[in-house]
Amino acid sequence: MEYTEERGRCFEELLKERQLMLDGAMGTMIQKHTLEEADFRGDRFADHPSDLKGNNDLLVITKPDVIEDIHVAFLEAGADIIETNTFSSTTISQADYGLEAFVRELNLEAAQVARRAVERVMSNDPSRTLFVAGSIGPTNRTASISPDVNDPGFRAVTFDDLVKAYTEQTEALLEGGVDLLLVETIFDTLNAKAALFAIEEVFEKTGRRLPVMISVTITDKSGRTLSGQTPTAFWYSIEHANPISVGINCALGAEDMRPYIEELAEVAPCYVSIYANAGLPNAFGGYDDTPADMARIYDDFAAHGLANIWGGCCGTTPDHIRAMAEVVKKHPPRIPPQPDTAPRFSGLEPLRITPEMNLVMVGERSNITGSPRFARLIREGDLEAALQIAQHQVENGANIIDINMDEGLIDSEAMMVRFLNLVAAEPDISRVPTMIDSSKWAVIEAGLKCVQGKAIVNSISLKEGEDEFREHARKVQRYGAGMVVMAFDETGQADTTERRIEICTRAYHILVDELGIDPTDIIFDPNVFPIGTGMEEHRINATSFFEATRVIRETLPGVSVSGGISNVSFSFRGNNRVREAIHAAFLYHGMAAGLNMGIVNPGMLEVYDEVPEELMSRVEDVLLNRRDDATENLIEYAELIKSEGGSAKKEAETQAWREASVEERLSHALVKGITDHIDEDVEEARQKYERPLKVIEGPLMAGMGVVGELFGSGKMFLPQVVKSARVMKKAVAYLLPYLEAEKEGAESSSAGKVLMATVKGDVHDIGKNIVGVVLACNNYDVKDIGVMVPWDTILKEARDWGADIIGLSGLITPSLDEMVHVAKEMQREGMQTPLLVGGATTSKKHTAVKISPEYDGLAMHSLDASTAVTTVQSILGRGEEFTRAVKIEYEGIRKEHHATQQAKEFMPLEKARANELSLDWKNYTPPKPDFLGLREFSVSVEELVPYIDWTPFFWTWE
Ligand code: THG
Repeated sequence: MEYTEERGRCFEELLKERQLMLDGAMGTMIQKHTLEEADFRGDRFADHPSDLKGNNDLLVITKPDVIEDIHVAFLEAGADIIETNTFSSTTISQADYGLEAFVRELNLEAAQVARRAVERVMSNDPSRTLFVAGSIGPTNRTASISPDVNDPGFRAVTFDDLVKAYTEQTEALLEGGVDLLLVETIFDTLNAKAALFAIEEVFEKTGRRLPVMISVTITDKSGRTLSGQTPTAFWYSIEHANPISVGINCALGAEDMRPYIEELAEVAPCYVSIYANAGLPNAFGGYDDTPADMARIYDDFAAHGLANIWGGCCGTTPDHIRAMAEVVKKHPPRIPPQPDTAPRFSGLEPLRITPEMNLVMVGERSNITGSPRFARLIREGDLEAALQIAQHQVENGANIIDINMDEGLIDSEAMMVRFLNLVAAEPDISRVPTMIDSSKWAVIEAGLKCVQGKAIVNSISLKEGEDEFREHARKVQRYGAGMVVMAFDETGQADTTERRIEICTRAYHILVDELGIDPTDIIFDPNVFPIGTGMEEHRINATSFFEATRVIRETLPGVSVSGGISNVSFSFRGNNRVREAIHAAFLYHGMAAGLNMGIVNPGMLEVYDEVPEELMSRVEDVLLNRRDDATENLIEYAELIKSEGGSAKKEAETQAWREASVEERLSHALVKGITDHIDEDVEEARQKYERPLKVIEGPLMAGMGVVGELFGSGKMFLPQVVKSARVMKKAVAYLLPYLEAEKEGAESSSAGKVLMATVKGDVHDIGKNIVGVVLACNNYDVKDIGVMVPWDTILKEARDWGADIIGLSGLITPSLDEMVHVAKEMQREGMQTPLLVGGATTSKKHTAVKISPEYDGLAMHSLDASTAVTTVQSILGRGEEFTRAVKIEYEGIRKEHHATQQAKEFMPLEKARANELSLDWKNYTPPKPDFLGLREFSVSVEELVPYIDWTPFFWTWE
């Protein structure tokens, strides 16, 4: 990379020489200052209408000295790079505080505060080389996941919204004088792609270019991002930005990051960064990994060459950075591997095309012009069934799915967006990369803004001349996609071997030599035309394709060759047996020539060797242009086998699970997120069970239990769980009329009213949204009153609405105190409504020790969406009994906690030994008991009951 700034070049040089240190946590350092609302406001925002406490980024304006001192502390501890305090300084994130108008100023000030800190430290020690990295956070919205379970195609933020916000932030950071940009804590790759797109545009516009660092967050044990990508799939999605480094931060402690950082270090030919949390948050939202703990882990990572840039995320202090710096500097820096020479694409999972794969299959069926059935479903608006067509292709082995919505009578652009957004919510489809197929550039560009993976554009060509070709190719590259290049030019489509080769070669030079596009991102399509048409000039259609393919693969290194295979058999439409034989032969000879990708119907692929010899020899006569009468012979034979009633092989059925019991089928449908048969299965269960409610409480909850377990153990990831919730919703919807009929006249069908809020000072709501969805699916009336909700609003809303349960959510540590505060206020107002708390830093222990004692009503911790329903059911169903059990359990936790707290105060060994118990047996005479022998008692169980400690029973039987 050519960096325009001296400091950028210097950064790259230093990375070759040694390990570099990042700083530690800004958030937890700020929390130590226990700043109050007035501190956040300062004079400047004294009259601002909404609460500002918790808006850490604002402190660069209202408390710049606090921020500068934290930067200095980290630099003095050994950090080479400090991050600006701008994690949430975008219009999207600042909207929570009504401070959108100050985003430019926030970024400018933050960059300057960081620069001042660097200068202060360098004036004391001029030998140091220090850098300021502009921190660019993920925002609080996700572009790949719908926050509305009723509409998985809905998006709360679009790619364009994000690009606009990130452009503004990037411009201000650059102007403020940062040396590097750091796109960090990425939980949704599409958000990150928008940031990288914006950065590239700002670079182009300003003529400046700084090194860009990228850091992703692997959220949990599933080893995936929140939006469901694996680390390698993520890398493939963002490598087009040519980052100086890629790495992982937040969410996990260093030890838990090992497998994922190993994976990135292996695939990424750039530098690697790691800045872990100081362990997972403990029960009180604190972080337990000490500087020595983290140093020990990093020492080992550095010895194994896993990273080049080291630092800390949540909970890490200057002491952590000092301890890490000491150990990692002992090791030589990691040397990045050579760039990968295989083509790479991704959906949620990576697709790396190697010669051993033989042929990459692109599913052709989700094509409105290629499949009458798909076209009908789209026209009728039955997108669910249309999605199943896509899914069946993946089940039948498609490595990529082609999506085409080009039809005159529909709004292709809107339908492409809608369909891709729906596909994103189907992990069994979005697992594989998408091929966005359209002859309209606007449709392609709209599609590119919807996919988090590395997709493929189908197609661009020289049809409208070189300028447009260049412009489209550059755009495709900036969106991080690969491209099919058709053998078309200004004079039309290539139909001879020479023209095929000439056009592809010309395109290659423009793309690779002029624009610097990675040749592995290029897929040439030398045009598959029909054979057996009876037209003389069509006789060479297949052989010319094969010859051109051979030359392209030999002379244009790195590229792939693909084609629309079903085109070749168009003149045998209606005779699938002959068509399949032609496809088998075309693929066989094509692959021998270097064809490594094909747009096919994956469920209808015949194996070359299994085509009867006579049919194959007649097919090959036509395909390879071996005889003058080849076409007539094949037509004759085709008529013959047609009249014999030879029918095509049916699409492979993966329906064995339909044979199982109804309970197993429901469980399977929930785990796999299959809605196809849910109505019939639920109906069968309804007839089997005595009451419709028993179907929910029995097999459906059992199925959700399996989902919860798989999620908890990392075997399912979020998009899959959201799908399970949708199956559940559908099942419940089916049962609803029966449930209502049973209630007869009872006016409300709601199972109970749950009010939910993210507490004041906190803006996180992804987990809360999922819980809300799952509860709503289970027929609870859910009212979500948003984020940053002050306690008085929560209490008022609960009273006015008549909530049966209040659910509080929060992700950051200060939210724990805020929850205690809410509990205290509820107590003061004499409320009795059960209080549920949940969110990343919350825990059963914290709830038991800090919240529950403040409230006479029930205050209880709820782990996550997988347990929310059973918890709410228990509270509302077995109120007093359940409350008593929870209170007893929490009392036990408190006792244990206080006991361990006391036991933890150790004294020195000598002192303890000096305290040894000394008993004087010599001067002691034991008293004689007044009775010797056995004594019998006869007591009834009733008499004993008050003396039984029930706690262990409650624990084991819950
Ligand atoms: N190159 C590239 N992209 C392409 C093509 C290509 N995209 C579209 C097309 N060609 C590839 N896709 C198809 C999809 C379906 C069929 C052919 C090519 C097809 N459909 C049956 C038919 O029309 O007879 C449908 C029959 C049915 O569903 O009942 O053959 O060449 N880059």
